Amino acid sequence: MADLKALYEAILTGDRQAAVSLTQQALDEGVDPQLLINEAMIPAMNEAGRRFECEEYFVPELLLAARAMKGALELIRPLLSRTGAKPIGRVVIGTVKGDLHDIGKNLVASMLEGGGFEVIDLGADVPAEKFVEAVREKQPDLVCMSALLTVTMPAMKTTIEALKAAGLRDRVKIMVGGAPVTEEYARQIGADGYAENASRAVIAAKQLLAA
Ligand code: B12
Repeated sequence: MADLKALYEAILTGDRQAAVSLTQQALDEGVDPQLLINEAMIPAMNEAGRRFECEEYFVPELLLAARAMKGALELIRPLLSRTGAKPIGRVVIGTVKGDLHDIGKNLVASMLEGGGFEVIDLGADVPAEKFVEAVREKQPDLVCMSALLTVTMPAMKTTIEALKAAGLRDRVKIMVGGAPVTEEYARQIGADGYAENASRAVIAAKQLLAA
């Protein structure tokens, strides 16, 4: 039986080795990777965030938790991606300038791949110019931007403005997300779409490209 509680604890306490071996064990038992993500991994990161907010955790503990989460996700990522099928669209994704949070962005990227999209991942701390360059060169159908800090959210707007200035805005759909981002904010900055989590992001991406 998959020990979701132990996986949750391993991530929360930053025990990468335990997180990886518990994830491998669960996958070997045939447990759905989505269950591991939604029932253990994301709740553990949320609890780490809560502890950080009330000063029970500091940056080193957050880093350890993130490292454990990433280790476990590395095992899951190939299972979320689908190979072989012809892509239904091309996506350029990145976390915006000034923001190093990439766990959620990576999950969205993996789920989009699993949903049949070709994904070009620009990484984290991506300046507007790099998004512009990627749109010009890779000609994606969709640009996805992630922000986890309230102070980096405006970089999404800056990127949209930069795409406009480069005459590329109308060539792509733009979807934004990340914990502090809302549908209302997405509308305000002129994005085409928003999703609150990785599975909704796949549905929203398909709707945007169909529109
Ligand atoms: C892990 C973490 C870190 C790690 C990041 C490691 C990494 N490689 O990602 C480290 C330690 C580096 C870190 C650093 C900092 N962090 Co931090 N961090 C977190 C934490 C605990 C978890 C984030 C996470 O990975 N969640 C799990 C993932 C799966 O969820 P998610 O990112 O929200 O993504 C989901 C959705 O939002 C959505 N989504 C995400 N992106 C996108 C994109 C699109 C297009 C779509 C459609 C959807 C979508 O789908 C995802 C999957 O379902 C959060 C707390 C929290 N609960 O969010 C704080 C948090 C985000 N951090 C915070 C802070 C303050 C910082 C620091 C400033 C701390 C400091 N004093 O140095 C620095 C900033 C560094 C920087 N310049 O970016 C604050 C932000 C407060 C604010 N309102 O701005 C938070 C909220 C903690 C808190 N409660 O105070 N952090």
